[in-house]
Amino acid sequence: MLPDAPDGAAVTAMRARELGRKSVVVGDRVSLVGDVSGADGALARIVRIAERRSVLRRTADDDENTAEGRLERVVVANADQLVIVSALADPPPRTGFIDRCLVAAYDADIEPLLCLTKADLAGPAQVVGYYTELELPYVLVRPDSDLDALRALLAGRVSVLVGHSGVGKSTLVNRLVPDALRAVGVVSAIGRGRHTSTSAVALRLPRTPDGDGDPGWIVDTPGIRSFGLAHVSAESLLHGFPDLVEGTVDCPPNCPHTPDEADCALDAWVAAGKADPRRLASYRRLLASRAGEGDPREAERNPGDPLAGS
Ligand SMILES: Nc1nc2c(ncn2[C@@H]2O[C@H](COP(=O)(O)OP(=O)(O)O)[C@@H](O)[C@H]2O)c(=O)[nH]1
Ligand SMILES: [Mg+2]
Repeated sequence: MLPDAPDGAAVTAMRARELGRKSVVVGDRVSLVGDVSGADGALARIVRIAERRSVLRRTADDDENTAEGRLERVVVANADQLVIVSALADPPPRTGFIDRCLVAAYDADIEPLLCLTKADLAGPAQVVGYYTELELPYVLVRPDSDLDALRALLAGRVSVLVGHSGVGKSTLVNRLVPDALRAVGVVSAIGRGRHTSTSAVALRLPRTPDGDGDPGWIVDTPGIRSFGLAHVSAESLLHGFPDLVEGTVDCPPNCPHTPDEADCALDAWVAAGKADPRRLASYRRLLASRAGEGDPREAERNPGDPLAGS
């Protein structure tokens, strides 16, 4: 929940019964009744959830064995931007993961931003080169770099941060919001395979001395390891690959774009140098993982390409 008054006190509120089964997620704008003073022990009630401007969803396909795990979940409402945090080394960047996040972002109508951490350990040329055709905005982060460029891109918006464990996300959140006190170098208690519905937390960015206007919000997602995309149609999946979209105009009707489809025009598209062949391979891996033909965790199956994997 994001209180409307930018410097308002935190209000504790519970879901009113009239909301029925509708759940409140991080980022929701809500109407409150009752004691909204924020005083100790004060309790308000959430009586209405405003229409959501955007919804970032995931299918928890990492937990296929339980009914709960197969559910499509709304992760964050009303986000403007998905900040994909990836280290340039230790751990190495995984473009399969980044591609998966891009699909989730385009599907949710949220703008992606690539945040490349540990730039003191390795250069960005390889990763940035992979995304040349996308004009994907990116920022570099080192321990000694100021965060002005990133802060400027976060100002006035609600940004969701996602990233694999160890990429320096908590370190970054602590630098952006010193009061946040996110645990660094610690794997959270929300372990592998455990269901978590409250795995996102909104943090208000502090005002900077020279900053005018709203510094924005970030939403940390410690419990979210990746985005299951089972709820995304094959056509929407392609929107995560704008560099391939134009290549499909010569495909036969209802082309599945799979490698066994002899008439799929995408092979000729990359052969002509219009897009990176690794992007096509990544698109087809995501297609296959959605169809249940493959394990979404590609890393082990693609040892030949250090950048691949989700
Ligand atoms: N060299 C280097 N190490 C970093 C950087 N950012 C974070 N680290 C280290 O990477 C490790 C993991 O950081 P953490 O913030 O806990 O990652 P998280 O799992 O993504 O939250 C810690 O030992 C950090 O000190 C960076 O920019 N450069
Ligand atoms: Mg962390």
